Amino acid sequence: MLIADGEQLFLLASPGVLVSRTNRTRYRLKYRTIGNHSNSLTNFYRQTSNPVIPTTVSTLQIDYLPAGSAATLANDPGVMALIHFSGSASTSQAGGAGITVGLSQLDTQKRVEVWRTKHPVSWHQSGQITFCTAGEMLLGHLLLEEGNSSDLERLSEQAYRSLLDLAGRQGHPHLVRIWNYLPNINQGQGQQERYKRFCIGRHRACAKHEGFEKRLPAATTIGTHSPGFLIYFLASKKPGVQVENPRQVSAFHYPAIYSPKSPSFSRAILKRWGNQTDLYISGTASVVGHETRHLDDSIGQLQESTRNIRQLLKEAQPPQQPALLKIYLRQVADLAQIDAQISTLFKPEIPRIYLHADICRQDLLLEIDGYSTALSD
Ligand code: 3EB
Repeated sequence: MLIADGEQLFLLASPGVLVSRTNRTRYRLKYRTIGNHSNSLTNFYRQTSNPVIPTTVSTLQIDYLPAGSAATLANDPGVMALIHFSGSASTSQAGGAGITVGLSQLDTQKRVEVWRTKHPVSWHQSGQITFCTAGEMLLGHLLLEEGNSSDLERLSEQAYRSLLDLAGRQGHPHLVRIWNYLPNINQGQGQQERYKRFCIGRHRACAKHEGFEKRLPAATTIGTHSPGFLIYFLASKKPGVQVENPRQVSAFHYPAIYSPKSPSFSRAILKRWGNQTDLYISGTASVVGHETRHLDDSIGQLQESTRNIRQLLKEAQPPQQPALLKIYLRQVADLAQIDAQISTLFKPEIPRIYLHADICRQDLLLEIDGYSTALSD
C-alpha cells in the first residue's frame, strides 16, 4: 500500500512497517517484496488504477510515469517539465511545465516524462523562451515556427544565441543537456540536408564563446514527422564535466562529410547537484570512430550503441548505472525485436520510452538517450 503525506511517500510493506522513500535502495527492495509482479516502480504504477505519485526529495528527479498522472502533476509546484510525446509539437507559456515533443510514442502503455525538484520553482518568459529556475538549475524551452521561406541556418543560430544569452543573463551560463527536435531532418541533398544546416547555425552561435568545445552540452538532435522545431535545455550555475567516448571521435572533431561545421555537442555531461550525481548521455548511435557501423542491421546497431553507452557509463567517475533510456526508432517494425534485445542488454525492468523518429544520418536506424543518477551521503 502506498501512502503519500505531501512531503514523503511511504510504502506500507506489512502492518506497522513504514519505509521512507528517502533511502532509495530500501524503498525499492521493500517495493519488490510486495509488488509481486514486476520490479520497476513504473510498472507498479501501471497496474495501479489510481496511481500515487511519489513526491521528491531530490535536486532533480526524472521519471517516466503513466500518461494518466499528467493531470495531477500539472498542479504540482515541484514540476519543472512534463514532457509528452505525440503527433505534433507544442509548449506551454510561462507557468506551464508542459512540453509536447512531436514524435509518436510506440509503447502500448503511454508515459509522460516528469522532471521534479525539491527546490522552489519560479517561472519566467523571455522572448520566445519559457523557462523556470530552481536552485542551481534552469530549464527552458522554445518552439520555432519555420514558415515557408525557412532559413534553417539562421533560425538555428538565432535560437542558440538567444538561449545561450538567456542562460548567461540568468546566472546559469553552463548548458548541461539540450534536445533539438527538427522536422524533416534528412530532407535536402548533400550539404543542403537540414541536419547540416542546423549544425552550421548551432556552431556559429556556440563558437562565439571562447573555449566553447570544452563547454559543449550533451545533446540529442532528432527528426520529427510534424511541424514545429522544438528545443529544450537544462543549464546550471556551475559547469558539469565533459565526458567523451574513446571508441568515438568527438563529434566536434568529425570530418566535414557529416557537416560543414562540426556538430557542437559532448558525448555526455557528468553533473553534480549537491549529493546527487547525474550523467546525461547524448543521443548515442552505432558510430565507431566517426563511421556508421552495421548498415541495414538494427540489432547490430543496437548492440554497438549499447557498447558506446556502456563505455560512457564507465568513463564517468565514479562509473554509473543506467537509469532511463529513450529509444528513437526509424522503423516501427523494429520495435518488438529491439525491445526484446534491450531486456537482455540492460536490466529487463529499466524504464524506457520508444519513439518513432528520424535519425540525423540516413544510415542510422536508431539512437538512444541515456540518463543515470546516483546519491552519495
Ligand atoms: C553521432 O554519434 C550520432 O548533432 O546534436 C547524436 C547526438 C548525433 C547529438 C547532434 C548528433 C547529435 O554522431 C548523431
